[in-house]
Amino acid sequence: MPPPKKKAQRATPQVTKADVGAPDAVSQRPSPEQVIAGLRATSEGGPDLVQLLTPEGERVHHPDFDIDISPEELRGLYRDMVLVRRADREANSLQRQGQLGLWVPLLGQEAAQIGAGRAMRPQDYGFPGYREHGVAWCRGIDPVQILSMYRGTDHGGWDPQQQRFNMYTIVIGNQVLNATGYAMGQKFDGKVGPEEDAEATIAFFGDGATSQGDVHEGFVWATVYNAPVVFFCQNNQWAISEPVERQTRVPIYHRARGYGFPGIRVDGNDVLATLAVTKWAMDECRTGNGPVLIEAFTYRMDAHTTSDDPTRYRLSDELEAWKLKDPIERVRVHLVREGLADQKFFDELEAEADDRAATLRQAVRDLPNPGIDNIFDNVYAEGSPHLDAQKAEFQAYLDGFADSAHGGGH
Ligand SMILES: Cc1ncc(C[n+]2csc(CCOP(=O)(O)OP(=O)(O)O)c2C)c(N)n1
Ligand SMILES: [Mg+2]
Repeated sequence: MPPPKKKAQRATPQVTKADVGAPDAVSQRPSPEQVIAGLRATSEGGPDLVQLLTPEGERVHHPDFDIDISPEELRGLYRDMVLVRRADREANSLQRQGQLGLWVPLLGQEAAQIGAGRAMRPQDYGFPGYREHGVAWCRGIDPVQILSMYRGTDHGGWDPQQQRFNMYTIVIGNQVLNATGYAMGQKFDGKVGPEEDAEATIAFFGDGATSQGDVHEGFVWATVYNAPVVFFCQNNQWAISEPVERQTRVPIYHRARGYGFPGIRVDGNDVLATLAVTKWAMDECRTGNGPVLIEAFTYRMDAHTTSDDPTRYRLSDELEAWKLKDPIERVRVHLVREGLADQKFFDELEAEADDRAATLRQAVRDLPNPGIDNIFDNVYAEGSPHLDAQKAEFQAYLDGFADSAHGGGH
């Protein structure tokens, strides 16, 4: 994997009937029927969807993307997904109990994130948004470091250079520019090539982010500089309350054609397909054939964040339909049906997930509150008289409370 013929011939998808949103000639405007068909194609998997494991847990093969995977590796992917889902649910509960300021659930996107995260090599560099807890897990980041940010204890605690994983980015789409710039640097530094330790970059963003100027600019710069960057779009069908049909008339992966690089739509609820496609795309980039756009077709099974109530804008039958495509369940069924894992494996994993969740809960509750110095002292390298005055004023305000001995760590 990938087959050599794929390397020689760029994977730009052919125009198919599904491409009806686009007129043949520039002068020809799409008919209303074409527009409607195009909009529908943005929110349906369609014939180009790369899939290696069906929702029923059946292993299928794909002519261009396939993968040899040992039972042990498959159990490893399953374990990753179970553990990140368990941590995600724990974080959600912690927010509900007032221990986190906010939580951004990944529920439903485990396969997209674990597939992509495990496709990265240690030397590769990732640029996340705010929901990439599964990729962070693959980069060896302790979940406590993510929760500490959502608790407001710090602004993110890992070393991006060491983990080769940038800080979370809340400004939608901004990380696409950062990633493109970084990948251009990799190219200029001669890190792209056939060597085993050649590097690639991957940027994670959502379907809504594709409407952001930063993403467009990133695509343009990456393509004209042949930057080794994989644009990994998790199309989870929603940007808060905006459905994906409000972002584009054509499927997101078709957009890559306009920039001149390949775009591939993968079943983002299929960890094997996501792993296979992302590995291929990263290798394309590291060997000088970047960039590549991947649209991981998935679904946000929970709210946008703990501050959101999705029942106000989407119908429950949509969620019910996607539950049948659950990314974890299909691997479990496959493992059981093929006799690749026994009950002991599942029981031990569940116990491990519970143990880790309990440790996470305790570690979060034990996080020390930051002092007020933190917020003032890290604005400028050498401070400023204006900030010093603000800090003194704030301290005096806190000292006015009866329990001021606690030092203002509220
Ligand atoms: C520049 C900018 N504009 C608006 C917002 C507010 N905002 C936060 S999340 C979000 C929706 C993003 O949707 P999508 O890109 O699909 O990612 P998802 O949350 O679904 O993973 C918006 C508009 C923001 N954070 N940054
Ligand atoms: Mg989205």
